[in-house]
Amino acid sequence: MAQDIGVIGVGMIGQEHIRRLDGGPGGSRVVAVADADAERAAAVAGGLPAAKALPTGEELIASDAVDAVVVTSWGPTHEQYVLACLAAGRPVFCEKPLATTQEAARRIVDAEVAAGRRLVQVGFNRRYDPAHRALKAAVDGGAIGAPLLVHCAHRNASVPPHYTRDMSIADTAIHEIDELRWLLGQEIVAVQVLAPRRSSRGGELQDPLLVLFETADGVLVDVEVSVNIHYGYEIRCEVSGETGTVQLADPAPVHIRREGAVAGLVPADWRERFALSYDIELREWLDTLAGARLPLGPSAWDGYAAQVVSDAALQSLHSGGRVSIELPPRPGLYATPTAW
Ligand code: ISE
Repeated sequence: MAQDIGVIGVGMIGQEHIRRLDGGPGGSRVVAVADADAERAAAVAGGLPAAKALPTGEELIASDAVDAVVVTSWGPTHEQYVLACLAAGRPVFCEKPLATTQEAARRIVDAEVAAGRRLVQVGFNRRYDPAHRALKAAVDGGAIGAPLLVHCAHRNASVPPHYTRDMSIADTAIHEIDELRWLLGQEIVAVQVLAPRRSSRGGELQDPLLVLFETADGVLVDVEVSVNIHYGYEIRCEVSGETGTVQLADPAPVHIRREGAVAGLVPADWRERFALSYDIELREWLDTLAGARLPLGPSAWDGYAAQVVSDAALQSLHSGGRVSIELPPRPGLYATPTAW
């Protein structure tokens, strides 16, 4: 069944998703857009064959023309739009983070549980990246025995001017938080954020950060978060197990050896590095909407659990101490595994 999609928030990631959703393989179309910047909404709608610009996200959600909603607006507005989708019974794909506090994320979980059916998917795209899927398959298949340690790096060449210190956790490391829960199939029980000497390139930001996580089974994880690394965009992950290690390979398609040096291309940014993951993520979401695939991807519960860890990491960033984390019981609606 073709899907008519409404998109709230048509900035960079919104436009990335629109490109994939409009005229997609299953006949999906973008039929409505809304944005805090009405001129931008009109310009984006003008470039699409079937889309109208609507004045507000709420009107878009209420529109009979829309089968499902994509929320790619500014993080603090996610809660209001996702709650409105739940109230209207509309399936919704919400970019990460699901909300900006655990209390807001919990209100979404509670509303979905009260509605009694899964309508929310969160945009944790690493779960759809072929390299990350291969990493997980190796760990799950026992290729390295029980995982003991994980070493990750999350490096951005630069970040936009509106990027604040807390976003290194709430907007950037939140990907590793979800990735680790998914990869290891366990919850994170403690976090500590350490701040080394600051990069002179980071302005007011505390950049880089070293984030240490402990999981329920005692796996220790270190994550370097650098957001002004200059040379390009890089995501690393290596799992060290009882009998071996497994790591993400260099994403460069080729390595050139010349004049005494080896060179391989480094992606410029996350759009380039994760292009395929966004393709797969949205295709699978459309398949789920069409009833052709079960279960849904990362749930509101996954968004909430990641937010609890993110809030604890922010607390540690501000206090410097180790923060313990305890999640409340997972509601029955989320008992069926999403991806683990
Ligand atoms: C950005 O919002 C993303 O989601 C990217 O995947 C991430 O690598 C980057 O750090 C974020 O700012």
